[in-house]
Amino acid sequence: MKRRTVLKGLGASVATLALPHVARAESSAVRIGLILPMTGPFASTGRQIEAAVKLYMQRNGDAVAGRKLEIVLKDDTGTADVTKRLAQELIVNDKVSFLAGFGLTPLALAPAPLATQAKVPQIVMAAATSTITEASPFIVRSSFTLPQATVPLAEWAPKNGIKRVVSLVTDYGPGHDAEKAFKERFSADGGQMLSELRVPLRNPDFAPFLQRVADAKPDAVFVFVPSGVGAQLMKQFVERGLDKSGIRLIGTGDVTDDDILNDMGDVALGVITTHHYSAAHDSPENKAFVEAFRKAAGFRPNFMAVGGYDGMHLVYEALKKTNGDTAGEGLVAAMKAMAWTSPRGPVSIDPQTRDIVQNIYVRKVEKVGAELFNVEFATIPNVKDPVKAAKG
Ligand code: VNL
Repeated sequence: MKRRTVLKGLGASVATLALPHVARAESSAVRIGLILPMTGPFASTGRQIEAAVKLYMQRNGDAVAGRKLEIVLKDDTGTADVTKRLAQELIVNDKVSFLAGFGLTPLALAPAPLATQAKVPQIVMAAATSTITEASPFIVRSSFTLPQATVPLAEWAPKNGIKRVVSLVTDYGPGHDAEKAFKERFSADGGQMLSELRVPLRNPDFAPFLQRVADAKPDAVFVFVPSGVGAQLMKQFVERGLDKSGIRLIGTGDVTDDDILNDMGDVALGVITTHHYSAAHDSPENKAFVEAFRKAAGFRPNFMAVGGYDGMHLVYEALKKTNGDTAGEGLVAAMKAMAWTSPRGPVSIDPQTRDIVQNIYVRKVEKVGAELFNVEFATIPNVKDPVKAAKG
């Protein structure tokens, strides 16, 4: 009887001691401000990344280093001043420890000074202009860069019968990067650029540009368009009769994005692209990822999804390394030189540039079962952003 009372008493005192600790842990959840285009012309990017972030938390738990994680999702509609205002509010009002998302280059650049000022890590999960990581020492990127994805294609083309090329890119940062990277390497390897065409980012009409491609009669047209836009390009390619012209279409994998590829039809068959991710990537990690993603989201993951998924990996692993400490410098330091196996293959963060180092794959669109996939047939391992590598 007596012994029991003592034990009870001890239990009670342990419980009271534990209480303030539990209460503190709950009130200090680590918040992640996730800013994405959930509406507007680039909503597919927002939808893909949101689904990937949710999946990562579902598969890895919603607490790290004893601290609960909370996502605060905001829709910037694809407008840079909205992104900036939302980032400000998330830092000041919601006291977020991370900013993440950033669907397009202007949306990643706008809040960069705020990340620097507040010392909050900014995880760029989508935007891919080379210079972005130079906009703040707090930016770490889990997506890719356009020069990284483009140079391997510029090397592949002249070895495969493509000697004369017209480029056709969306007229802003990543398009300019793709155009320059392709032209420089292709010309150095003996190829000839016939002309360089740029189409507007907003409400693009490809018809007049495709007519100029048809008139120039190149071996191939090299294209970059942002994720989601490829379907319209392909439709107009067929409408102009280019699919019957013998002019090949090649590009970075943004144009045959896994989100929209299935709706493109036969015109996409045989299209060669280079990129860092395909839903058809043959690895156990990717098979499990695609299956879990389809089950949870109801659609197929594209390269935006894998950028979101790996961005969450950076958040989780950085918090583990700092033991839950959210000071920005420590988190960024923890992310530098991190290496892991992503659904896309082996990746690491370049400690000098805070960009992701990854394999680039050469792929061909093929029908596999009832679906179209970018089937990888060659791998260029551990590619760094070539622009920053050249700067040294
Ligand atoms: C960007 C680059 C956006 C590649 C994309 O899709 C893309 C960007 C929205 O940096 O703006 O596929």
